[in-house]
Amino acid sequence: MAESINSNKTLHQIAVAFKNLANTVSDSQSAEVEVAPFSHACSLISPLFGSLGIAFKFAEKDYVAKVNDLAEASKSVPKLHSLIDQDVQANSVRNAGSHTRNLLRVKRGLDMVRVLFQQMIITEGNSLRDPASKAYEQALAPYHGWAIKKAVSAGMYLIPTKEQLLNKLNEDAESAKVQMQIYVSASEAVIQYIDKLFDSRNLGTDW
Ligand code: 1PZ
Repeated sequence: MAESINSNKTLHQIAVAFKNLANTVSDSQSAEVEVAPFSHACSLISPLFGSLGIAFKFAEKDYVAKVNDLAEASKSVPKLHSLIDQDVQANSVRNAGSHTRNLLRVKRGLDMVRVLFQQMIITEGNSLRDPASKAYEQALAPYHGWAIKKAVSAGMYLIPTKEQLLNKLNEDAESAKVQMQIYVSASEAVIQYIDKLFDSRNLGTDW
């Protein structure tokens, strides 16, 4: 009963989708992740942007476009690794808009949410500014130019409080913590898997 009441909540959906992906990844050394469930799981993150308000519209647009590109690619390329290998063969890995480049950007978005949730779990008080700033500093800022960093730091003054965010997500603090913790662990495994795909092909992940 509690499960069915809970099941359509954003955080619960995110937790379930990433737990399933993490299970695929840990099945064996030679695990192969399919693009479709991956891009679907990533698309579940998008509603979080809406809860952050207008300030991060530009981030949402960028993220959603890249996730949509992966979803589109899944129709012809079934596995994440084949998506990368195709770009390697075409020598288009770093090209603007390539699937591989979009995958790397989306992975950073997942990492941003991972650190954000991790910080929300351990940070006392009602402000999201420290958790959000730490997450941005760690996951995205090193790859952004000054104009984007300026826009983001301006946006940080407009983000809601933790209470407002949890209300919008229809969560109380305790249930939110449980779902966020599931995402933190599961996304870590998925992120490591993607990093390995890049590293094993000597593509680097710092561009
Ligand atoms: C309370 C939480 C506050 C969250 C603050 C989120 C700040 C994110 C700001 C990101 C701005 C991104 C603007 C566009 C950047 C693009 O230049 C790059 C490179 O794209 P390319 O040249 O390859 O086309 N895109 C990215 O770096 C991907 C950014 C993904 C952002 C996902 C963030 C997820 C945060 C969700 C928070 C709930």
